[in-house]
Amino acid sequence: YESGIGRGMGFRDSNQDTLGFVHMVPEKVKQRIIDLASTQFEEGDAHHQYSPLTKKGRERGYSDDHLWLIYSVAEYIKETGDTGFLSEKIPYNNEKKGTLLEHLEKAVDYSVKNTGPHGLPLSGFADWNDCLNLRGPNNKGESVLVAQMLVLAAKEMSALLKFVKEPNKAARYDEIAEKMSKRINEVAWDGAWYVRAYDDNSNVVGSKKNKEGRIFLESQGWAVMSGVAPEERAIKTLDSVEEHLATEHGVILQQPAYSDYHKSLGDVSSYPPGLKENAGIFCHPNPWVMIAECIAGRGDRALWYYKAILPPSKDPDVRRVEPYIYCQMVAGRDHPDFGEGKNSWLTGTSAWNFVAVSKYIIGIRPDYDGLVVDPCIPEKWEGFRAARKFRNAVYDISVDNPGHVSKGVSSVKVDGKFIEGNKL
Ligand code: IFM
Repeated sequence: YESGIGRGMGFRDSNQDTLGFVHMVPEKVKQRIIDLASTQFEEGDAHHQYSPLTKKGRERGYSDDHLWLIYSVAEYIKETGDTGFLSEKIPYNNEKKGTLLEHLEKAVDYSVKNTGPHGLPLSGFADWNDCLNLRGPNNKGESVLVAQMLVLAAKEMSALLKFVKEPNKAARYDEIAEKMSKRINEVAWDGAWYVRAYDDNSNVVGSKKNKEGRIFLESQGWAVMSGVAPEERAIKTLDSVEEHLATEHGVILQQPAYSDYHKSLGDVSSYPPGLKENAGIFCHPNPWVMIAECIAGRGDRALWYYKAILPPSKDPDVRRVEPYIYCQMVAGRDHPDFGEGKNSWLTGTSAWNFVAVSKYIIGIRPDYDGLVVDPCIPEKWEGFRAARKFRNAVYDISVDNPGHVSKGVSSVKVDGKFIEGNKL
């Protein structure tokens, strides 16, 4: 569907893809991270695409790209314990070099420095949603998603720095996360969900005040994933996703679809209603809702969302693509082909869905100092058994659920002995 190598590979997508295979080939992930970080600008932002053959980057001006590097590095170190990687010198896109830690620090600084009238990060040409193009002559478009990403990135930095015994540096990131969370809750809460952005004239996008594009998936999933949403708002926001965006074929990106082109919104409003970013069921961000549901403790819903886009669980006469591969998008309910898959293979869904199902539903996830077991499963499950290889040991994990709860670990035994907490 795309010329692939002609255009290069996405900086953001490649970082996210590592989340899905870091447990299998960590050495390859390390190399990929080095290649990606080498296309970062010294100012902290990054090239939008890079070519794996020439290792050169191209295009600039997206507001989210650089932040994805923080998650890929954090997950790599949680998986491997390779904290020495942080001091490795890696080039920027010029002749200069900095340690990997400096690359990450610059990435956060870039988003902290480049904010707009509401104190939220500028949207640039686009954020994760390539087609929400809010930048105009005033350069005032702001992204709530990037603000939420910044909060999680700052929290990841803090946890990492505490682990490598740099508490003073960590404190600065705690402060960034706290300040930005507060800001988001002040300027982006819409009563039942989080707005998506502000355009170049500071008009709100993704609000009940809008006629179309009133609610977007991304800023709901990330409100919960980043911990920005206090508990009551987290539940409300996820209930709003269920009410307005959930379908039997997956979660729609935004509703209602745009029926006309709006220059102030860009490409998102140029697609036919129900396709691509204009209210298609974009599969890549669906797992963000699953993860958020797990954080909220609602395992039945998390698994329901998982199955809604899972290729083999779909009717092949409706989905009409290979029954073993994720699609970039499934036509949304505003389109006559509702439920039909489009652009199979061309998607970042696999990695994120693997993260959602293995690290949040099954709930086995590496942390810097151990393997966390924190399942969020449907209540009726009796339990499950899983094997997880982690840092040269294989953990044979049996989960029993006699109380039929979704979440919450009451006790853990390792080799016959009870331990404190749920980290092995
Ligand atoms: O996030 C992007 C991705 O980088 C490329 N395909 C479309 C997605 C959503 O706009």
